[in-house]
Amino acid sequence: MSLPPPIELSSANGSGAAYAHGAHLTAWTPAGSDPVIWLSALARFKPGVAIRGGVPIVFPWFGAGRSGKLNPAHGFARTRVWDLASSAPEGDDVVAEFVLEGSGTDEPEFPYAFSARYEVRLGAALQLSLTVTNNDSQPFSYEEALHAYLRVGDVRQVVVEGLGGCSYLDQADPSGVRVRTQSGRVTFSGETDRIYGAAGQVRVVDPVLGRTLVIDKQNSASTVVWNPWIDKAASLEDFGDDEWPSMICIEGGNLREASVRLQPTETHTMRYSVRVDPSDSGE
Ligand code: TA6
Repeated sequence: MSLPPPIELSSANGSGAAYAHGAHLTAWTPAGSDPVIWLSALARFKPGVAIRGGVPIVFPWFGAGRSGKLNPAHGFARTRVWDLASSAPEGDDVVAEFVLEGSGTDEPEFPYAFSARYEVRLGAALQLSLTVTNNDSQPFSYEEALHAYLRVGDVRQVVVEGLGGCSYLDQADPSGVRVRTQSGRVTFSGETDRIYGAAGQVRVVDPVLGRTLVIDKQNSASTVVWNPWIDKAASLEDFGDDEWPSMICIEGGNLREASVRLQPTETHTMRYSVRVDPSDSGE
């Protein structure tokens, strides 16, 4: 069983596509640029399965959650069907809005009434915003991330700027998760899986594609950097063995100690944007 076709998003400033399944953006190509969003050639498009690539919405927990015991991985939002509330041009942009409602009875691991609204704005930049509202009578906490897979020419030649001095959880360390401090720019020579305490701008300098991807965030205290490298990529059935050099995940979120807590009726909006700077000079 496959998915209904995606919603095509097109404007003078570029084009893209998003599925109601997971409110999952799977493509964005700004006018005059190469595609920015990466999608595995082995991605699966079927109910209940996360699409490999694009921008999965991680909610209401990250990985197996703070307890380390929650399923499905990265929460249920990316495998639920969201309602498409609207999709329309706005000037030279195009905007789509998706909604996911939780009654508090349909998710045993998250027994709270909530609503999530996700706005996708395709223009000269890709602008994403995730708004969560507590519709319950009790407070709740959640983790969130916009798990963006970005296309690069060769991750072995990519440099990531903007995280110097930030502490991070090293999830790829075979001895277990360790807290380290980033020294200068991030480069890649193996599996890299890090949750940074970082709220600021990140720049992905890509000399092969001759561009820098500039990521900005609002209300996001965590930045995740992930490349599976050879062995992890080979272990994933929906990730081609030779695809790992062509992508890097730079995820904006609020994870672990930075999880969001909402009192009844409170709401929180996290924003994440990507734009292309044609230079590859970095700092
Ligand atoms: O964001 C990094 C990460 O947590 C990695 O540990 C890896 O598991 C990745 O997410 C992909 O997770 P997924 O459940 O989509 O295979």
